[in-house]
Amino acid sequence: MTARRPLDPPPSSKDFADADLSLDFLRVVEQAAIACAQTMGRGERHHSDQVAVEAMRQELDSVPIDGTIVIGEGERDEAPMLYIGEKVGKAVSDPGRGDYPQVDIAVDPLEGTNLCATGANNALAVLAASTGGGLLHAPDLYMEKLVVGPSSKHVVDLDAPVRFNLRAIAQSLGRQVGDLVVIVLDRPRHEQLIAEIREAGARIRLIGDGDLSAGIAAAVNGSGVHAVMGTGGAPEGVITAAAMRCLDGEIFARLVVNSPEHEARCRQMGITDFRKIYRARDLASGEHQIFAATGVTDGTLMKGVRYFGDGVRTTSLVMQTHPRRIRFVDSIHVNEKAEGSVRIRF
Ligand code: VTB
Repeated sequence: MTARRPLDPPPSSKDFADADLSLDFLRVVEQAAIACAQTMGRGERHHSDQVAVEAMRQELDSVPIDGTIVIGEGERDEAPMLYIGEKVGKAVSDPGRGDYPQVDIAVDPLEGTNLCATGANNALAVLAASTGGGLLHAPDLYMEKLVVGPSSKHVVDLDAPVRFNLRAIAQSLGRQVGDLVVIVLDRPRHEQLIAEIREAGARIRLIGDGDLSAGIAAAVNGSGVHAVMGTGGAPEGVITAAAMRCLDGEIFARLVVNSPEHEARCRQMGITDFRKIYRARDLASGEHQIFAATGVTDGTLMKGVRYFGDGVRTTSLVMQTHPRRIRFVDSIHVNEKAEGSVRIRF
């Protein structure tokens, strides 16, 4: 992978599409994953998160953009970096070298802090990027979600009974309901949902955390995951939507707004229709979307970070809508001072 060298001229066009930024964003998620995977299993989720945040923030400085964090670690007064509204990229770190494209960025430096803290599967470092205004500024509320792959996206409905959706998904995939695997966050709030899925006869994989990586798996054929159902975080819903735009899958989502305080937080973000069912194109509306994720711990689609003395190996998923590209990237980051050969074993 080639990083942009300091002497390269900055992109002359303000156009996001022309800037070909996906490999720059790849570096950002790789560095966040490499930093926080070192803390795997220490049982300190906040520390793991902080390490990922710092690494991601630092690497973003080298990306040739005029970037704004639209989904991040919280408001400015509660997060020292990657806070909502923070300006990032070379327009800040190296201003005066030309026009950089304006980019909105949604980050989740460590999706699944508990997963990393306990060494469980599917922790990710992840971000989504789009043209200015291309990602919904979602409040950090809960969100009901239904995520499916391309062949099921026209046959399900967030408000349909679970058994109806499962029958429709099974039919669209040419299988029986009993063949399906549905991922659900293991939470008391999902008791009824889990009962309904069991009643319908589908198989369930309960996960402790990380419905974002589950959603991506649901949109990739051959992952063994056919749908994600239930309520998780809204910010992660927006990042999932960017991934769905790239994979042609779909997320159906509705904010859980059930107090005047929730309503006020929505209004602050410009949301007034609290019952709206969003789809990927509403949550990640910008024509051009980029999605990048690196595995922190081993997962369904990516392996976790492996350290091998002279370097580090990572696997990542980098996608974009224009032109549509889906890349699984296996990187070996060799220590500057390392000598000798690199061992490759797949
Ligand atoms: C977590 C996390 C998910 O939502 O569950 C969170 O694992 C919110 O749920 O991946 P809880 O408050 O019950 O933990 C996600 O972050 C994303 O949707």
